[in-house]
This record gives sequence, C-alpha cells and structure tokens, in this order.
Amino acid sequence: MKVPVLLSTSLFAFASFSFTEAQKPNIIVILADDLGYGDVSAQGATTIKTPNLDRLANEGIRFTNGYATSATSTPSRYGMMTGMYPWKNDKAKILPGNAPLIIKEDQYTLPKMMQEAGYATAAIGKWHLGMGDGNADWNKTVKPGAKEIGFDYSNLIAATNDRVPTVYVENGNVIGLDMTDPLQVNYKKNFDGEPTALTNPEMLKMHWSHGHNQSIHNGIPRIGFQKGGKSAMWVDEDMADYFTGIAKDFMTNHKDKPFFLYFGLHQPHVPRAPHSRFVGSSGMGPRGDAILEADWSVGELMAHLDKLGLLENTLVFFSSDNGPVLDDGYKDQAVELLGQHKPAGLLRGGKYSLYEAGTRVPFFVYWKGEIKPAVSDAMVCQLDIMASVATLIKKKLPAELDSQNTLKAFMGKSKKGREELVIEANSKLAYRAGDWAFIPPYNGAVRNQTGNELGNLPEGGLFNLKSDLGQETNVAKQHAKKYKQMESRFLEITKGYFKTNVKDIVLE
Ligand code: NG6
Ligand code: CA
Repeated sequence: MKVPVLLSTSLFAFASFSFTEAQKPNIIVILADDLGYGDVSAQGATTIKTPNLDRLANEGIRFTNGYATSATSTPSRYGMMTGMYPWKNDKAKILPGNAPLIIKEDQYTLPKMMQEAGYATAAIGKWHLGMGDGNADWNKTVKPGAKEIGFDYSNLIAATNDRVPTVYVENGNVIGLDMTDPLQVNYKKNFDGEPTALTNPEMLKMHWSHGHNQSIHNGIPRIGFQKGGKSAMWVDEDMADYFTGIAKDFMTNHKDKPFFLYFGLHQPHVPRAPHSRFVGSSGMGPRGDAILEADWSVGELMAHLDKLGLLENTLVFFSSDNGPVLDDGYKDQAVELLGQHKPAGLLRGGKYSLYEAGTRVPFFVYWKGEIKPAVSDAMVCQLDIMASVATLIKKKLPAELDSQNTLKAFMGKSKKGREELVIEANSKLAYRAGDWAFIPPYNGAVRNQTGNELGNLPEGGLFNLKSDLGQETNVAKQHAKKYKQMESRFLEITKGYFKTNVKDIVLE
C-alpha cells in the first residue's frame, strides 16, 4: 500500500484508510423523491427489479433504520442540507415554485462546508428549498438560491415536477428563455385567457384526481399558474436524460479535483411521465416505470464514475426524501396496477405520515473498496450526513447543529447510529428512540386525500418496532411508564417548537 507523505495538514485518516488532501473522496448524495422503503428489490420488491439501486444496497451498507427528517420534501431536504431539524424553521413546509429561499444566506450548510474544504460543489435536479426573494423575476437571474448557500454550480427544477414554473434553472437563470416571451408565475390567480385543467380539459394527456388543475404544460395540469416562457419549458419525458447528462458532465469536469454532488431525482413523484424507453417496463404503470427510470439514472451515474476511474474514491449516499404515495393527485393507475407490490414494505403509513413509512426510507451508503457489504440496523438519518462527512474530511462544525457524527455507522464500522430522532410530518412531530416509536396526541384525519394514513392518534401512540414493525398495536396504555419516559424526553428536545393543536395540511 502506498503511504501518503506525512504532513499533519495533508493526512486524513479514518479507521482502515487514509487519504491525502488531493485525494479527498468525492461525496455524492442522491435523493429520490417519494421512493418507499419497499420500492427497491434489495428491500423485498419482487414485482419490479431495481438492479442499480440493489447494487448500492448489496455492495454497500443497507440500512434498515435509515430516516429522512420529514415525511415531505422541503423539510426533509432542509434537514439534509443544513444539519438542522426542519421543525426549527417554520418556513420549512412544502413550498410553491415561487417561494423565496428558506435557508438564510449566513446559515452554515453542507455545501458551504464542502466548499470550505476545497470541494467543487453542485446541486442538480430537484431543489424545493425556495429560490429568489419572494418576488422572483424569472426573466432575470433569480437569487438568492443554490449559489448563495454553497453550490458553485446548480441546474434545478425550482420546486417539484407538478409545480410551475416548468423550466430548468441553471445558476439562477431559466435556460432557453426567449426574451420576447417572458415567463410569468403566479400561485394565486391565473393570467387572463391562459388555459387551465378546469377550462380546457381537452388539452390533457394526464388527468388530475385532487389539486393539480391549474396551468397545463405538456398535456399535464400543474399546481400554480404560468404564462409565456414557452421556449424554456421542460419535457417531462426527457427530464431523467437531461439531469443524468448534466450530472455526468459535472463529474467529468471535476474528475481531477474533489467534488460534492447533490443529485435530486424527480422520480417517482407525480406527475409520473418517464421516457418512452421505460413506459410499460414495470407492468405497474407510470409509478413503477418511473422507479425503473430512476434506477437507470443511478446506474448511469455509477457507470460514469467507474469510467472516470473515480469509483474507489467516491462515497455515495442514496436515500429518498420521504416515503411512498400512490395517488398524489393524478389519475395514473398507481393504485389500480399495484398488484402485490408494497411500496412501504412492512411499514405502516407513507408520505405525509407520522408512522414509520413516512420517514423510514431506502438508505444505502456505498464506497467501493472502503465499505464492506453489510446490512445494518443502526439508526441513521440524512440529518447526519453533514457531521459525518465533516468527520471524514476533518472539518470542524459549528457546535449548535442537530447533525450528529454517525460516520462509523455509515462506514459499517459500528452497529450503533443515532440513539434518538425527532421526525416531522405536516408540521407534526414524533419521536424514535431505540426500538420504540412515540407519537404524541394529535387530532385530525386518519388519512388525507392520497389514502395514506397520517398517524393522528388523539390518545397518543407508542409502538415497539422490534416486536411490531408494522405498528399494529398501540401499547401506550400497557407501557404507560415507557410512554411517559418517551414523552418527557421528546418534550425536552422539542421545547418551544412542539404544538398539540396543529391542523393537517389539506391537499385540495
Ligand atoms: C402536495 C401535492 C402533492 C405533492 C406534494 C409535495 C396537491 C393536492 N398535492 O400539496 O401532489 O406535490 O404537495 O410533495 O397539491 S413533496 O414530495 O415535494 O413534498
Ligand atoms: Ca418527496
């Protein structure tokens, strides 16, 4: 083995490996959108096969207790990107496409940390953390945005694939805009004479089931109104190819220097409109096809890393921003064609839920040659990527972060991860510690329009996940002492943030 030159500032050592400043490992975080615990064949799916995700799972560490901080996208991504619990920022809620950036420009972030450590940084794909100052003019550079929070390069969709503006934004600039056809966006009212799903249903190739009946683009109705910008509009079916290509280019351009890449997949979030190559490939309709498209995309990125000779010098995190949902507002037969497939695996709930499937998601950590394949039950969370990577690259962090160093668990050197975690869903909080899940008393609907169970339990809930992974039996009463103990610790951590009378967000 080649021993690096022993200069105290240039030698980094962790457990069995060491690397020099110049060889600092690249870090890639891939976040799928609404991919459930059971949506990957390495985690039990049999109807669909996801060979590329399986490779990360089976040749890396596959975590059975891997969590997002939240059961929806914005708060979840906020937690990952800032190392702070999202419920400490009251703006970290599902954002419209014209929302301002919710991360303060002077806030410490994962990408800023990587920049300071000499990394080239990029955010590619889904953003959903707000862009601009709240009065964005999409025909000029929209800022603050990814750049201001630490990304040298960004190529993004502003919010979600079901929200306007339906354009790609590169470094704050809408790509392909024709200045004679300015792009305008409004979430309150339509622009005179512009078609919507309600006025012009004949224009639709995909129909809505709830919400999603405003501006139409590419035959698909969206949330929000937009006008103009026609030359800049994305083609949903090409989005995977587009972002995969951009990510490959970024890797190629930075192959000789350490890089940090955040890659936000848009699948299998609605509207599910995969490329024709994937249409029909899953036998499960657009949702399954979109998962296979995401699997392909990940495979492409990994093959590219290999081609560039970077596989052995790149640490890859793969996870999902929140749990699964079938009907999230479009009639795309996700429910009808599901068959035996279980998007949440054996877990209860799904996206929007305080039950496990809201936040317990696929979570794989892969590093060829450094990480030995294993299945780990350690509790890990996306929140902890920041402090763990900091430890790996020997970077000091501001003390007040919620992010914890679980590097040893991520690298498979320890079976111990986090001891406890507060998760969020629709501004409601729940608590996980050891084998136990605690849900404080909340009123509200049993399910929302998607059919997913929200986990509102007016009496409060306590579940032993070891003996009851599916959370079928609420043992709050039988284990009153444990309940009290969990409650008191939960109240301690969430002091000043926990509210009992939170209303459910109503999806229209
Ligand atoms: C909801 C949308 C849903 C999805 C979600 C955000 C309606 C009826 N539903 O409000 O379709 O876009 O927001 O999903 O509008 S997330 O994964 O980005 O958090
Ligand atoms: Ca999501």
